[in-house]
Amino acid sequence: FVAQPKTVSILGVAFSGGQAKGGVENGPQTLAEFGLHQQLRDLDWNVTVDARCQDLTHLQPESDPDIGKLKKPRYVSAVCEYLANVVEEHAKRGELVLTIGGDHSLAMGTLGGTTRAHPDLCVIWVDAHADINTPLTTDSGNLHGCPLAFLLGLEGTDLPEFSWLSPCLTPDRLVYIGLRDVDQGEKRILKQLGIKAFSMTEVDRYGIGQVVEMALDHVNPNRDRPIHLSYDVDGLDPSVAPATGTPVRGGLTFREGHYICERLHETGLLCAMDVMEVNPALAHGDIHQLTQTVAVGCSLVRSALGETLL
Ligand code: 4U7
Ligand code: MN
Ligand code: MN
Ligand code: MN
Repeated sequence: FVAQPKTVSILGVAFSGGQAKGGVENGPQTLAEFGLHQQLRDLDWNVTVDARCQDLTHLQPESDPDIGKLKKPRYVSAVCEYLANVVEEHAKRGELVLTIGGDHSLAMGTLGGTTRAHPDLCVIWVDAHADINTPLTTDSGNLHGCPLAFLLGLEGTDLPEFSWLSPCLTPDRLVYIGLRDVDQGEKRILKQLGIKAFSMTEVDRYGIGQVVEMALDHVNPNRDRPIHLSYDVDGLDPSVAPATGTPVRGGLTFREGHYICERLHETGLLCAMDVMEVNPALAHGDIHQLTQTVAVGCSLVRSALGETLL
């Protein structure tokens, strides 16, 4: 690849089919209205806005019955397949691909796309949740809790409806930061596959600085792999990012959340970032909660793209 110097492609994906709460489809529009695009230009990035994923409602099939427990499987699959192709195109041009969700099932599309351009990439997954339920372990049936199982090709994910997505990630190239609400079945999977995870316990014990170094040492020991950062805003504490669908108390502070982005920028290896699960409708009409969550989504991106405090 000829790296495209400082070009970021922004893909807003108005999608909520991976979970049950309405409103998360308005995340991208809300961040755009808050000025995200201009903020990145002000950091001297060439900003390419790709509007092709803005409205993918035409991909919703007329009939989409559950497959086992999985809800809206065909819709989620079709949207992610489309997104993967768009992401691949930008990533192959050497651009940094910034995807604004939408719910986290979209990571099947973003990582499905980036791994075609950068097959050796590693993933840093910031989240309260592990998002690694399989069709066999999921209790809710919501696909935003399952993207990593599909990307890793775990048991039960080999469905004809998802045939476009072949396993494209290995357990050694995935690391979590911020976990604190992991289902029993997911804990078993993490143990079985030896997936590295820094829960809030490790953040408390070592501090975020050491945690990020340990995470990088694990997935990127020679600092030569491209990095895809998949950021679920519920990784942050609900006092920092309240407007999200599955908040869990005891999360990352404002500074801890931003430090992760600052450090990853510093590596010079960031090839993609997802900002997922901002749901403006869950600010409950409280303008402060809304502004706070949207502003933090924007500032996480700015930190990842090089904004410094000095
Ligand atoms: B998110 C959950 F059961 N694990 O599978 C599930 F706790 O993208 C939550 O991280 C999933 O917000 C959360 O439904 C998905 C639940
Ligand atoms: Mn989450
Ligand atoms: Mn839960
Ligand atoms: Mn998530």
